[in-house]
Amino acid sequence: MSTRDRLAAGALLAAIVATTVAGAARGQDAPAPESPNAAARRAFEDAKFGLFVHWGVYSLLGKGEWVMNNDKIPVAEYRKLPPQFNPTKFDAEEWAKLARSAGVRYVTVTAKHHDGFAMFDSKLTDYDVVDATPYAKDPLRALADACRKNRIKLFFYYSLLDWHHPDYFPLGKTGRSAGREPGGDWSRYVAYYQGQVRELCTNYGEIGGIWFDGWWDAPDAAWDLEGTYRLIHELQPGALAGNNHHVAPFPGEDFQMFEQDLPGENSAGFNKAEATAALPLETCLTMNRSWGYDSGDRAYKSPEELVHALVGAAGRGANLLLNVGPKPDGTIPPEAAERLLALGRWLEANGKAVYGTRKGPIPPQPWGVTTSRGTSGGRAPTIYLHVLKPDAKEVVLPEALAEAVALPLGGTTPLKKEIVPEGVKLTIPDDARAPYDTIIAVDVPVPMPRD
Ligand code: FHN
Repeated sequence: MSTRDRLAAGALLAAIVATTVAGAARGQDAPAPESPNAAARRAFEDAKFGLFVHWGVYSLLGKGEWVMNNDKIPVAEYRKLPPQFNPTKFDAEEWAKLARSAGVRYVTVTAKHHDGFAMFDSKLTDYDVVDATPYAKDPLRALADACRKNRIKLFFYYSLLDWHHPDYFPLGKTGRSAGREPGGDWSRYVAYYQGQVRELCTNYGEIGGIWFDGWWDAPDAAWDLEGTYRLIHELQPGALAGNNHHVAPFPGEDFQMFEQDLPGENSAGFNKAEATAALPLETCLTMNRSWGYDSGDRAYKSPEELVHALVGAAGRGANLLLNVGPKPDGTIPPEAAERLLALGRWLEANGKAVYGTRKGPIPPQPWGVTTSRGTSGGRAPTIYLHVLKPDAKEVVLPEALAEAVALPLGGTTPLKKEIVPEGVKLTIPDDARAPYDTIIAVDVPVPMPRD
């Protein structure tokens, strides 16, 4: 390699390091590199794929998790749902096994959604699945046990917004038809929700973290989020706190989340904040159009669209948290299960270019995205090109990669390279093309410096 090429390769490698170093030395909240928190953030970035589960008494109505608000159901009427909730077909082990087969590394399940009903055994209210339903068992305990057995981390979704609690006052932007008394003690509500967070961080063994939502309902309220995040980190030093507030991250948060769009995109109108380099990222996505079970929603994304979402997220440095809305009987709709299994099969063959990677040094291109691994410890890094455009016949890389060897994932015949004015052109042979995502592994011939 000439000196010029070496310098160019060095610049590219610096870019790789800059785009891939996780957690440490990033942002105001960067934890000490050896702390459990830093390790948990790295593990979270490695995981890449999680399963989101929206399940509650609302699923009985089959109209999504916002039905109480959308259909203007007052609390007194909505309270008739829990006595009908008896998910006799719920099998936590089956859920965990499906998650495992899908290749997800963590599950995020609704412990309490905006309707205020606790899907776990809470000693702070009777409005919970153990006290108020004929089922009378704690499904989240069963799920926590099954996830642990199947080596899957469990996160709890917790809605700060509560359409039921009498102390959630002043009311926020939503839930105004719940027929609640105009009054209540906000500080009592904060103590209540923090008490429930304490329960979730105490009674289920080691958890992955808490995933908050609903702050946007009352953005000016005194939520004491710093106190809440401190509580989580004290009780569970390896648990992460995240908040789907749709704005730039607050102090104490361990990851930044995006909804229905990849970081940097905003077709759904939720992602007003820029992706920050300071934190791990996650994008949550519905598999059809709904989060909670909607019996009329058949608009399922195809396996190809879902692979593109997963890879598109990874190429932007984010995890994909893909949602399912189980039925009231506790089963996962077959259309959702089929798609999860399809993703699992795809990951079985291609996971090497996804799990444990970081976004690649080449930003998203019209032909696809890049991921990379092996950016420290004396190893030579690999950049994975994910060619998502089915008819892309060639890709052009920066000239610094002129000496790199490009092979289809799992293949042995290097791709034809040609120096062109724009850089290095790789030609993708027809027989290297793969369904959904043609992956090319580009081995960079210069080892990275040791840490
Ligand atoms: O209102 C919720 C919605 O029901 C769902 O839980 C999603 C998941 O990201 N978040 C909220 C809207 O931001």
